[in-house]
Amino acid sequence: MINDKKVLFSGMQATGNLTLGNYLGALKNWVALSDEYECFYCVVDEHSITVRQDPATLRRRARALLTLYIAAGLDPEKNCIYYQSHVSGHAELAWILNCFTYMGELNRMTQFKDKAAKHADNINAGLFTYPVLMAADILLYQADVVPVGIDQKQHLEITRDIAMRFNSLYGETFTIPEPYIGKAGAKIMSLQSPDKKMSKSDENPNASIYLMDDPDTILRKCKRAVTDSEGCICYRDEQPGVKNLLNIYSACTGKTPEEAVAEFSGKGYGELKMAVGEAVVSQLRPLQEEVARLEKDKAYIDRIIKDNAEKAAYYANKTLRKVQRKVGFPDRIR
Ligand code: ATP
Ligand code: LTN
Repeated sequence: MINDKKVLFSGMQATGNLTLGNYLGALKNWVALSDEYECFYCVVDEHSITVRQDPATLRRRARALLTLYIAAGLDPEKNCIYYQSHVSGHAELAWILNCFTYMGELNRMTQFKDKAAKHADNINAGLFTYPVLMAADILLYQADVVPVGIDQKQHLEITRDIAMRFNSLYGETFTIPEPYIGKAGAKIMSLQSPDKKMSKSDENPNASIYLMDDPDTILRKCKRAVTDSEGCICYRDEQPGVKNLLNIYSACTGKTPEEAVAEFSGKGYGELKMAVGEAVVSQLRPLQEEVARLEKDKAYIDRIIKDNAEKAAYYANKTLRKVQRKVGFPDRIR
């Protein structure tokens, strides 16, 4: 608990341009939860280098992502919005937790298997221990809840296992976190292959709507979305393309999928696609305008970066000192 509130932690990697999936599956829920909890929203740049990055691009994207968090509606005076690499406690706790995590556990992680297959020329130790750094992120702030898309559930489970193991060896040290997986938008699918998730690393630009796409591009991508030859606007697994469009429509308008189906009864796919495109454009317009405004205010963003890193480090150090003491590191001389 911080200031009588439960603690929320989440993060995203600055590895590409964010998609509508990242927004509806994660960022939008963060905003909805931000009043209720004491929140830490991290740009996890240390995780990003588990895959090769161009340094200048990573730096630019990390700043763009931090700006986007604010533009999406997270108030940086109330929520702690910061870079992982600015708080050394993440890497320090990760080292300790590495010594309480088994190779066998890490070998089971599906994200590791997927990424190792995709980057066969660079299967580095950081990629393997990625979930331990993620556990350190979460446990450092004694987080109660972690809002993520469904693909991160396995990483939350290993975090809980590591925390429970440590607690049973050394006594109550870490809060055991719960994942929070929102209903609407938990898994937005690719517009071109609706059997796989919309992803920022997809090679086909028509498969994903990027948060910074202009209205014409959004409408064009929706118009080209893959559907089927059933000719019926129904919400069912046998029609994954149509189901995905209805999910996007619901998540953007706040209507339930059933309400959406009723609204489009008797209409054609063309009308559905048009309405989805327009709903996405109105959902993203305020966000895009706010990004443009914030990007001009360099001094403001710089101050947020500095102040929030200090705030995060304060809480991180509290946990870190406790853990260092428990494992037997010598006390600091003051
Ligand atoms: P990549 O495609 O490079 O693996 P990604 O698009 O999956 O990246 P992440 O940085 O891994 O993005 O995820 C950021 C957050 O967005 C996570 O909480 C993740 O669960 C969520 N998320 C990512 N893609 C989707 C999607 N298609 N639908 C819903 N949520 C998503
Ligand atoms: N692995 C996550 C990003 C991430 C994260 C975290 C999410 C790193 N540390 C802590 C929640 C809490 C991803 O790829 N989406």
